Amino acid sequence: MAEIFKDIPKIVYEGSDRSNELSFKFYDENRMLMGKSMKEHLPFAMAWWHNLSATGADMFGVGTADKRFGCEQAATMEHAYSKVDAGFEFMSKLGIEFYCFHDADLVPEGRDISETNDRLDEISDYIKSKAEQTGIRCLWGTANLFTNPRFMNGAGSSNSADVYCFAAAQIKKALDLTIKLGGNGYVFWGGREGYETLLNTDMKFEIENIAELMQMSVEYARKQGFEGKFFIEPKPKEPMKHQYDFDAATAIGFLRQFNLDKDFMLNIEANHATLAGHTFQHDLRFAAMNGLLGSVDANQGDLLLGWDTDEFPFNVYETTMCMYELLQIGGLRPYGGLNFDAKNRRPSYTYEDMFHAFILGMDSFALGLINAVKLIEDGRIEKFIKDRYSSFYEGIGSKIRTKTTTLEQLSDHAISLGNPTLPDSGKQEYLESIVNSIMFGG
Ligand code: XUL
Ligand code: CO
Repeated sequence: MAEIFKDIPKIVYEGSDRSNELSFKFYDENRMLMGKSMKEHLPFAMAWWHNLSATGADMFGVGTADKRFGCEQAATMEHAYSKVDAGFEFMSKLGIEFYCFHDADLVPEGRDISETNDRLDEISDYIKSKAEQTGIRCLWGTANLFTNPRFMNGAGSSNSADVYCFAAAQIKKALDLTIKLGGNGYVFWGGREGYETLLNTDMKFEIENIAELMQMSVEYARKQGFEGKFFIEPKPKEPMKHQYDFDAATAIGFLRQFNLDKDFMLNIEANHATLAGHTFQHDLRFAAMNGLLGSVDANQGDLLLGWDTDEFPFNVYETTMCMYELLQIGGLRPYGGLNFDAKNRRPSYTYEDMFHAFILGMDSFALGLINAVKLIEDGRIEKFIKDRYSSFYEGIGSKIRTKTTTLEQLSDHAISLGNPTLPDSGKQEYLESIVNSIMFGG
């Protein structure tokens, strides 16, 4: 098998040495922080769809990047093989241990399900042999239940029972593949699970059907010996106007309503959180405080645009706060990881750009990790937050926390105070200065 990325060397940590631009400036996989190596803290994954399939096509123009990786014709089995070769060479050169895939990313769809499944069996044998040579394995798998026209009204939310069964068939196969490829996670991103207008939609009916599909999927996977986690990946809109898994809070409510919260966790994507009007950190925290932060789609959006731009992470404030959240839950393993659900900008169309994108993303997260460790070791922010609630540690406050008081007693307390003083200052600007001084020195 010929080398595909011929001009690209193995990417290694070279720190501030500028002589080799194709190197990590901050990601030093062996550097130890809080008792773990950077590599253990940062279980990076490559998204098969963006990195190996997306060519930069948008609704105004065809792709700019050639992702045939040396084969003649795109969308053939030959192409499927060359994508596997490219993917494993790419991940090996970057020192990435995991990948994520949709069924449809791996092979072109056949004339019917049986033909597609035969193709998936064939390619997954090849992927498995590559995994055995390299140690690179699946982080999570999923089924593409949104591209084929039959899924115009969603999959679990479709009005057609036959379409619902097609979705079930794809999920079943994608679960088999995930298990075969050693994945410990399975994602449900609600592709078109949502609606455009209530004039043609029974929302309750659709949500119940989605839950039932998930329940059947869990049952099937457990029967096959799958011990991993299922993830819901919330997103508020796009492609549908209303997506049912709007944000972490909505998805958690759904999981609890249908008793799915033992088998499921959340996969939080930065750009989806910001589309929902939250910060990335908000959705991470909301999932974490409910014990349901399972995995992360590591990208960033453009706050000036109202859609999912899936950019490689560059904003180190964001990666810092993400790693701050992850360190506090002890990281994402053994189920999840940091999946670069991100794509090069359309004018960045060369092989070298693919590597620069990952170097950027991996270095941004390494910086985030370094900063988050400093924030935790510094301790001022944690202490400030703890002290801010000190009125609840004794007296009437502690009675509220221990549920040993009543509304009448609280009212009496308020009356006895006469005119209470203001709460202490929130000191936001002071705290932001601490973050800056930790990040940039000073
Ligand atoms: C779409 C998205 C998906 C999921 C997997 O916005 O994020 O790529 O991550 O289906
Ligand atoms: Co995603």
